Amino acid sequence: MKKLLMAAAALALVAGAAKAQDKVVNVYNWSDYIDEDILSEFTAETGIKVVYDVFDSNDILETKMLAGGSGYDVVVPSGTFLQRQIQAGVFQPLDKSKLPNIKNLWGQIQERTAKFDPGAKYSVKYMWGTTGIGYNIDAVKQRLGTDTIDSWSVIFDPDQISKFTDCGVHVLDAADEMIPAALNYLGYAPDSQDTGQIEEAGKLLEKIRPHVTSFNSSAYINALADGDACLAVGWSGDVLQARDRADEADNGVHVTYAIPKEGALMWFDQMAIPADAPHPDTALKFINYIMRADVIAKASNYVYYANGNKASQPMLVEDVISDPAIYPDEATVAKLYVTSPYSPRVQRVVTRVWTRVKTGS
Ligand code: N2P
Repeated sequence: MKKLLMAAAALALVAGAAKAQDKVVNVYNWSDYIDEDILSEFTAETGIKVVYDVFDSNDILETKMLAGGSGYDVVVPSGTFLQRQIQAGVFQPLDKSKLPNIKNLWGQIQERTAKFDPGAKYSVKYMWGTTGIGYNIDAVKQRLGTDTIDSWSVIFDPDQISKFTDCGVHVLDAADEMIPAALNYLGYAPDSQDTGQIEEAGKLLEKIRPHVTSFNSSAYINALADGDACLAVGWSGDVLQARDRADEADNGVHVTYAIPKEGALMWFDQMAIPADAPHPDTALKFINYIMRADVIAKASNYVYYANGNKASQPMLVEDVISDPAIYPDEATVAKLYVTSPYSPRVQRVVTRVWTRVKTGS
């Protein structure tokens, strides 16, 4: 009897420990991508602690996902990466019965991600945006005689980009975005998997490399805001955050964002749960919370990215919902392109080309 009681007590202890452990969710998201009040409000409401880590590159996230055992419960890959990670068995299907807020999603945007994750079996939208050009308005005016950038030629024409080296040119460290941009500028399909064309795009990028002062995917926000970069290939919301940081600092720096006339990449960042997530239940609670209309509206209002939640739109501030750099109008959407994952063979070429672009060897 005593033995039985002890066994029962031990079992209760184990159950208690498991319960305490369940009160955590380990989230791995992009940097500069949330209003952190959302995390503390989630904890206050649910008692679930959020351990929040950030990255600024799909490649970094992918390495962790493919290695397995990351310890993360919620991760946010972009659509193309998500697609091949699904194929690699990295994610678990979402239990939709635990995600009632899925009803808030925006059908039109959901349809665009069906190509990456048919039926949204493994993922739901966090934010989406574009990859364009952020710039310091006065620096551009001084050097080009106009305060408007409307073409990728400011980046890809060595004569133009060289005029900006003295004031700082930052370019995303993202091969899967920069190679399509170069292909598109050359008149090829941005989604081309033709390795000859990809090599050509690499040559173009190598030509402008001497004028690039930094390849990075997050430091450019403060660099633009502080006046340490005057030109950047970057993500829509990041550039708009730089604009606001400069305005708040009242430092005389004026930043804006352009989607060039040749077009730009439209990407989608999706929340997903790794197959080996230690806390899939809290992960579902977290994802459902983020899909609440007021919560995702708060996130968009803070980070200046569009979300995929129709119900949140009445709660977006005018600066967000009415800014075509965030919610592009039909004419702009028509110029945007999407890409697909590279096959392993093409990926090897892309990686090699990108290393050469960055290091010159
Ligand atoms: C957040 C940028 C995320 C966009 N800083 C890239 N998918």
